[in-house]
Amino acid sequence: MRIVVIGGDGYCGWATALHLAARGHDVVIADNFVRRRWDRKLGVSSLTPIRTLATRLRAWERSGGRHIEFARCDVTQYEALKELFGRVRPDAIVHFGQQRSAPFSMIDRDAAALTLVNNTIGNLNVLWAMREVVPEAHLVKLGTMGEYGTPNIDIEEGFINIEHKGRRDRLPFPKQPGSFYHLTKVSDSDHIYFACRAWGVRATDLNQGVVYGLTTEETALAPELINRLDYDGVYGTVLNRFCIEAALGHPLTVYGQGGQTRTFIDIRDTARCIALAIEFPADHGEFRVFNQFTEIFSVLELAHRVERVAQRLGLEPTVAHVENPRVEREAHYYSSTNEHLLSLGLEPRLLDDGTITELIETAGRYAARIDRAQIAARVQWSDRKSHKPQKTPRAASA
Ligand code: NAD
Ligand code: USQ
Repeated sequence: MRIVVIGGDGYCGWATALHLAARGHDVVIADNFVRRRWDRKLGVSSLTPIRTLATRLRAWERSGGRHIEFARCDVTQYEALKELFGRVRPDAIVHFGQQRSAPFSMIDRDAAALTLVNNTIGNLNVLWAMREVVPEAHLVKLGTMGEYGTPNIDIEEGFINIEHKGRRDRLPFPKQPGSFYHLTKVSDSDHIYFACRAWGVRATDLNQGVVYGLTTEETALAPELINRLDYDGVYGTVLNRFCIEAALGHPLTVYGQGGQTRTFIDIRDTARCIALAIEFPADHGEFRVFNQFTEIFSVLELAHRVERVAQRLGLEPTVAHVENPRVEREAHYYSSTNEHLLSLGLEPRLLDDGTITELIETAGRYAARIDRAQIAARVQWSDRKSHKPQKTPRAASA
């Protein structure tokens, strides 16, 4: 298939673009490098020395990889996006190209507005450009498990059967996002579902959990193919951060009690899930929602897991409960299904000590590149320190 990967210079997008090319697809990466610019503005950088996209793509071909085309394109620029779709005529469009950090979206009004415009207008443009230029194409859109929040009932895949006052319906699962970033994903889902109903767009919304890991089969082929690995308080995600902190002798930064429970996925499985979604496409007018994760952990469980592996490597890790910069529940019920991708053939790669070891050892290798001042989380969700997430009124507590 011909596939446009929007955001293919980023963490998930780079690993996925290579994987799709390795599976024999014709891949075009579309990116405007805005993430590299945001990093420079924030004064942060990837732990690993990522090369320019041009260097990466040359290294990929030198290592025997199928040619990947690049198109510099900002999805918020509608005419350029339409031109790209018209020229490439993709069978599938994978949309990773968004501002993806929850803390970034909570910095101030401008950062929240930037996130909203970049993500919402970009997604709207993708839908309109599909309608006008490639109505047969299949949209594979990255959403997030954080759209659902942490309800006191089991999370379904996108929809829930409800009986209300004697009547039944199958409706979108209730959403309780925890940041302005997560809110944009909820809005994207609503926009895509509407486009499927109104225009017959075919779409798969992948509600992905927190991604961890670094090396994939394809990025291992040459040193220049190394992926980004974020550790800073804005872009670093929890498990990657804990491994890097353990390598540096920095306390593992558990926010608050650490009972926050989230879904997780190895980056190698991210790429496989996208390939499955593309190779088993949605029908015309169909809006599919897949929960894209393989395991569920609390933050504290992960900290102890990393602590044990680090100790075995001869390090002396400590776990710290730092003040939680976010407004989120720190102890709650959590259960979610992820059957759709499993039924398409996903064989989950569960978190093992080898993956944690690789992350810790990589951090040790690049320790000189780390700016320790960037580790602390400086973005506060609320100025009211005592503010706690509002309790949902419940008829009965489970
Ligand atoms: P990333 O920041 O590493 O990559 C995003 C890429 O998109 C960057 O290369 C950036 O330059 C590009 N981009 C952003 N705005 C763009 C625009 N307007 N036009 C063109 N390109 C643009 O992020 P990531 O971690 O790879 O995440 C990719 C997607 O997956 C995001 O939508 C994110 O919400 C979702 N996701 C990520 C995770 C995770 O843990 N990393 C988990 C769940 C979902
Ligand atoms: N956390 C800590 N210590 C840290 C970092 C985070 O305890 O040092 C906690 C957070 O408070 C939160 C949990 O770990 O409860 C997850 O935080 P995170 O920064 O790893 O992930 P999050 O902000 O939710 O965002 C990331 C990606 C985002 C994606 C999301 C998937 O940046 O793009 O959408 O994971 S999900 O969480 O399922 O919504």
